[in-house]
Amino acid sequence: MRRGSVLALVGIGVVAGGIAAAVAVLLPWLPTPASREAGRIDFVFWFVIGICIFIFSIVVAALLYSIVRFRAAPGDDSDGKPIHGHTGLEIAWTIVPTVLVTAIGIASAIVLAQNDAQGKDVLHVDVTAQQFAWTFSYPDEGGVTSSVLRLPKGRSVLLSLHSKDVIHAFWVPDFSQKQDIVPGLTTTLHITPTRLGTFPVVCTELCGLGHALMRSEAIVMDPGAFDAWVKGQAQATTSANPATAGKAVFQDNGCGSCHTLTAAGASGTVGPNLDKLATYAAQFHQAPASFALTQITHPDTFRQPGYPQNVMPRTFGSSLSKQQLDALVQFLVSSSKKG
Ligand code: HEC
Ligand SMILES: [Cu+2]
Repeated sequence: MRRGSVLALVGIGVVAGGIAAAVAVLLPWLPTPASREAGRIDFVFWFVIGICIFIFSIVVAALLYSIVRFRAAPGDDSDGKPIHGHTGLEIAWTIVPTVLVTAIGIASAIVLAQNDAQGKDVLHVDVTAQQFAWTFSYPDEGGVTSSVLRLPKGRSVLLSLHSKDVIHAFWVPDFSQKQDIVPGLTTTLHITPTRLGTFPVVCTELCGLGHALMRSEAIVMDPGAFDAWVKGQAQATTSANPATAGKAVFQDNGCGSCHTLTAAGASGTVGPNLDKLATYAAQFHQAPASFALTQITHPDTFRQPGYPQNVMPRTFGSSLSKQQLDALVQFLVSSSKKG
């Protein structure tokens, strides 16, 4: 090959590779990793992207060079010279991809094994998914339950995921991992949070009408703050005071992700604002307590215009005990104001 051709090929390859690399690096494609596992997954991702950019440059160089250099003269309809292959090229394009794909396989296998390896003092969290809410409970911490996923920074966390109805999927983009939640199966996911902050928890399996609303939050806290939160929660659940017990039921069952209720510090907007429960009950000529109980156990009995139907979970009538329902209703009625 002439020296000029080699220079042209290399030049095109460098420019194409540079553009592809700029698109890959300068645009914010991925969230900043918030867990050790996410960092490793990102490494595999960039490793593959690097290889792809390298191959892309070679292909673009050969393609553009050939289009210009070997184009037919206008009016030249003759066939090209017959070719019988090129042994050297064939060996190269067999060996190089084999090496690259094997390297990707090895890197992925190492990362998968590292990501599944649990650290010392694992924190167990039971994740329950149902149409269309998340509940997180901490079996090692006396069964504390929450509608947001609170995690201590730097500790190995093992999620055990269960579904009460259909297939859901757990995803926190900043943790990079996704896991299906299948009825009748317990799937697991290992996470080691590395960054303080609040990150979205998203259901990524179309699970029904309220799928898009099936969201919560993962809050990564300092280990000290996490322990203090666990202590506070444990006290609230064991408290004999019905108002506190009702508040705990509200917070433990994901109500706050859809409803606003000032007394519970909840600001959800998917369902009606429960600060106005008394007003809503009056609209339907109901006493607030029986109205609340009916709507919790049989949602959509009274249709509130402007709010979606079949979105509130249907399971509270069976999943909550009579005491829990009573405490919850009492808490809602005493927290709402007429007006
Ligand atoms: C996935 C979202 C979601 C969750 C979780 C949820 N709700 Fe609802 N809720 C709704 C929607 C939407 C409505 C409106 C339904 C309608 O009017 O037909 C509603 C209606 C209600 C109503 C009747 C209010 C009115 O004016 O109609 C009450 C009371 C209520 N919810 C309480 C609760 C409680 C208590 C919990 C937790 C145990 C809870 N909800 C969990 C979405 C939700
Ligand atoms: Cu879902």
